[in-house]
Amino acid sequence: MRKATKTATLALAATVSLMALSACGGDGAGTANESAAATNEARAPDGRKYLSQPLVTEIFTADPSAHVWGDGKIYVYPSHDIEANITNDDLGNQYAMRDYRVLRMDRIGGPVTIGPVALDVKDVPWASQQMWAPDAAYKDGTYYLYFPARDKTKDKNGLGKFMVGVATSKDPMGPFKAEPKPIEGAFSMDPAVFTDADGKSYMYFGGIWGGQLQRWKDGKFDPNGSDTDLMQDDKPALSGKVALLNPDMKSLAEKPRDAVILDEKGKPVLGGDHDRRFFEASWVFKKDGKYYYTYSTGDTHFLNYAIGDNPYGPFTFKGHIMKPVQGWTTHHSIVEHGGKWWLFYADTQLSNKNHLRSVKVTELKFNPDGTIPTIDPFVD
Ligand code: FUB
Repeated sequence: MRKATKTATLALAATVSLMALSACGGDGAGTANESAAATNEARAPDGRKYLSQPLVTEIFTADPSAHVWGDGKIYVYPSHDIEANITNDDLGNQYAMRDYRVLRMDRIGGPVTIGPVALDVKDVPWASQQMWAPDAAYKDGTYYLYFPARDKTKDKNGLGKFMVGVATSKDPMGPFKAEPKPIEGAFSMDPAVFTDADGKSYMYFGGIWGGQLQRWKDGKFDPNGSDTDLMQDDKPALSGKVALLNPDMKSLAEKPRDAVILDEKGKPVLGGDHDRRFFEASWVFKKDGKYYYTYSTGDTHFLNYAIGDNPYGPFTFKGHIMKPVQGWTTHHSIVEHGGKWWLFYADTQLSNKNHLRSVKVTELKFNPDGTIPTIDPFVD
């Protein structure tokens, strides 16, 4: 998932105007909050001004999966970052998240409600630790929370393997009840569920390095497999996975396929092409009949997009959605609300620590030909 290399020392900038952010529920939240670090005047260590401000300051959040459900509100299913005092490493052990909290807002820019704990790792029978980037879906009165976590096996590092689970609730804010076992046939991390206009839902998943995708072959996991070295710079890059979900939304209807990303000549993007190859954070949306497969490049810190004609791809690389943020990782989602498209992402403005991130949102625009002008997360 990450190498803990992109660091900077942050002297949190002086505050001029304080921005009120609201929250409720759970640990300590519930009243309007004013944070010196979260202001329109806050600057990064190198002096650049942030494009947008954290959605909430009461807790650290990352990997935001945003959805608009039937009530027209925006629900964000993020990771809930915590300080576990674990030294940064390339396996991402410092990302020691234990639970999920859901964010809700009526509109972009409006007050944000932080829900109570929606799912705790202690209530997931198969999981041991590290509740990483989740997503959610809705069908017939039930909300589905998809999430990755390490299971209880032990690999060569003494750690469980990442698997993908599902939990359900009648309330979009939770609490969610986890299924007793991970989803059969799904593996690695970063599940994202896209529901097409015909009602069929597809799960995208996978992430290399700490997400362990490089250790999976033909549906089998190698507990002694590589942690970082892909050894395939001149070969087609590893692909994220995609599989149709069964109507029960809790199981795969087929063996996962590769979500292949092609270059402008129709050839698969190579493993050595770190500015373009898939690393983690799949997210798919549809616009004007085209399927946008979006993802993070990990160690080069871009959010990218590629376009295809169907949910399985192949997808042709088109460009960067966003340049690198402050912090090692960003992970995003894209949703339409109020007649505009929005990019949810995260950075480390409030902490300057890679594992303590804050979710942000900014408008995503499209050119007339469907391409996306690259967003700079800094304004100057
Ligand atoms: O938040 C933990 C992991 O970091 C996610 O699963 C990845 O996408 C990256 O954001």
